[in-house]
Amino acid sequence: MLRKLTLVALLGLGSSPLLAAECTVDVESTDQMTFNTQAIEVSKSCETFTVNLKHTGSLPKTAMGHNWVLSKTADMPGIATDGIPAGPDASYLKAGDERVIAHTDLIGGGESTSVTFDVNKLSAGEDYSFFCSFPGHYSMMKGSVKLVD
Ligand code: CU1
Repeated sequence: MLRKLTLVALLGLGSSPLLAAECTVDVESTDQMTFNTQAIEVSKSCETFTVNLKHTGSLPKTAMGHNWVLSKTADMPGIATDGIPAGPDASYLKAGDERVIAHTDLIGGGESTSVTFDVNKLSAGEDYSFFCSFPGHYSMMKGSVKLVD
């Protein structure tokens, strides 16, 4: 009986590396209005995907705030423009904007935040982008997001 339980436990451990797709990514943002990554690939094998956003600078969020917003690439300019009047407390995103697939809060220097979203919100072959919706930032602070096998 004891031996059987041990065997089951070992098999359980042995199978876990097969499921170890990377379902998380660390993204850094700076006082120079940059992200340290330009492309993020999301594996279809992930149920959820987590983005950990860090602001490595020191400027406050009212001057150099950053967030991480995911949308279809075609929706990016509209989301950014419509988010400007929302202000920093609303992370420069219009309330209830359905074009936004996922987003973090707006953070300032030295701060970190994260967001987790359902991968089934992404379709293969669709063109997605991530960007910062702080006014004027998305022209530099953006990159591609792709659903991959
Ligand atoms: Cu930004």
